[in-house]
Amino acid sequence: MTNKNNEKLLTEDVKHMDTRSLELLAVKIRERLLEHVSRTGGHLASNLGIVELTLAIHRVFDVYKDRIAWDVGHQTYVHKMLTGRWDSMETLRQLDGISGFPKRMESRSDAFDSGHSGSSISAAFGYATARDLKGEDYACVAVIGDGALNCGVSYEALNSAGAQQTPLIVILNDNEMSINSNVGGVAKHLQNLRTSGRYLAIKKDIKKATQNMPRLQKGLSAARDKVKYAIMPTDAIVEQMGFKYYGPVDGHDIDALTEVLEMARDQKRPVFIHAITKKGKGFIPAEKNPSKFHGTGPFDPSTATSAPEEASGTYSDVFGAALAEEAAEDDRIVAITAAMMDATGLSVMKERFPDRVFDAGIAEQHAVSFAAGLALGGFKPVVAIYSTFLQRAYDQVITEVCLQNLPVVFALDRSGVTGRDGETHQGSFDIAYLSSMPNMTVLAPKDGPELVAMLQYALCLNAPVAIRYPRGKAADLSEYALPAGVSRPQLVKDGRYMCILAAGSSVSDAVEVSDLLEEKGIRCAVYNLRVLKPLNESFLEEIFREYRHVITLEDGDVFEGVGTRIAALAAEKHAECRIKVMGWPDCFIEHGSTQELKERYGLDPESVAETAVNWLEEQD
Ligand SMILES: Cc1ncc(C[n+]2csc(CCOP(=O)(O)OP(=O)(O)O)c2C)c(N)n1
Repeated sequence: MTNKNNEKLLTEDVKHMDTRSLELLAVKIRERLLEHVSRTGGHLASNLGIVELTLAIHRVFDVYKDRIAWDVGHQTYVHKMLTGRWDSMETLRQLDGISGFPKRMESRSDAFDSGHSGSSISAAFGYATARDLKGEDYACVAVIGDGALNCGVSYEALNSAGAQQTPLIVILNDNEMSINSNVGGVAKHLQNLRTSGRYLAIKKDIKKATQNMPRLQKGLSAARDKVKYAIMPTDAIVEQMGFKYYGPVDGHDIDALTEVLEMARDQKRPVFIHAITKKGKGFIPAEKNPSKFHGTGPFDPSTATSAPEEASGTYSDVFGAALAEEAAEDDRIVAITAAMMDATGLSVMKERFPDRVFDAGIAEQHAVSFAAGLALGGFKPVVAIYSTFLQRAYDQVITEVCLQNLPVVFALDRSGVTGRDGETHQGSFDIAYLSSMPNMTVLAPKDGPELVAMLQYALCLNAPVAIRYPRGKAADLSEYALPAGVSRPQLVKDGRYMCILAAGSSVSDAVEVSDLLEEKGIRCAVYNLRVLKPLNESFLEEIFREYRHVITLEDGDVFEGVGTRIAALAAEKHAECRIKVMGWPDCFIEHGSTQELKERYGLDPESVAETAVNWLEEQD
């Protein structure tokens, strides 16, 4: 179904359009991307760069029958627009609107849910193997960026798919960028392939030589393609892994892409297509500064010359500045990021001490084992990784760091529910997964100043420590700062009869809850737990004796969270107080603003106060 303006085109329409019409559609799509993402926020630059490649994929494949696995999935806005979600783009990343990532629940054309890097080749290979086992017939395609190709698991997948020799197509969308510039030896290797430019040069040379001979040009075209692919440079790595390499191909040339995709589709073996694209294409500020427009909040597209205003004074900023200060005092401090240099605040230290900050690429497992080696070599590594992405290195944290009891500090940015990126990006599991690890200390600051103090404390502990802090502007609750070390729970607000034991960012919510309860005549104390693991048992036993009603509040999954462990301790000690554990339920939290999500799950201060009142009434 198409509308009158020929705007809302669907994948079937794309198949019947000529190249010129597709090029015009690409312009329209870019306008739409800009219009919507500037309003909703989202991954702009990656989508602007992949418009033609997506059109070519839709031209050559049946996205409802063939299985396309998009790596990370942040670049699927164009695919969504072509699969019945053109109008829903207005609701992108909004509560109950469409997700910023592929979701099988949203469309049959979204073959694989993603959000974390490195899954696409394995997933497409899995589909291909299932197809073969069932004797079915469809194409399996992985679309992966050069950043995500750095994930170790991408090579594990290439390695096994190449050996199996089943038809599988891997499309590398090479824009030379991860979020920041791509790093490492493979990035250099791709750079060499790119600059060899032979594919494009040959194509242009032949076209130029035959430009005054249209008949000859036409006649030569078929032969030209064959010659072209025969003498193109090859990627020895992927070829030796068992893939046929095609590229580099201009990822903005719809005809060239169509041609190479058709050729790949007809192969009876694994094929690797190397497409070169420009991240941010068509929106100059994003072309000039793709990192800034990789993931953006809402911005005004008419003042397009300047990047959107980023919130300053975030927890990441506080952490980055504090770490650089600590590094100035102690040259054993080194820092590691997994492709998130700016986002984690490490660029400040990188500028001052470039030799002591390492970007591992999107390789969290490697980053953690690398830190373990650095620690054994006499350094104090600080690994700054988002809570959700550290899940990728769960075993490395246990086996490489905790088992050897090494002094590695994990700075867990974006802990707790982060909002609009949805299920894959909520950092709600770290309290549970880190607390299960022997030797690990888990700290949660209530505000920016406490984050600084905890970092200093962690660097002196000489053991594994994780500091979890949320996304966004750092709170400043220094009015509640009492002269106690960061390793002891802190009384933030006095009260009696009832108390809230709050973890990290939940402290400010707990203070609000307490204020609301006070209006109803209930005096409720608030404690800042600070150390979530190990639990301070003597403190908690005092609490169990002193209060009849205890609420625990955390920005984390309640299953095996700190509240659950406090309740278990109370049961073990035969405490007489009642305990109510509050936090995110044991499920995947969808996308929406954090405020909306808190309201939906009863975790905003008003709802928590209401729950508390009802709970107290039930007890009486
Ligand atoms: C495991 C994991 N670590 C980190 C991220 C954060 N992240 C999202 S996109 C991205 C860069 C991806 O670069 P690339 O694959 O080249 O895609 P591009 O955006 O350049 O098109 C990163 C690091 C993630 N999604 N998953």
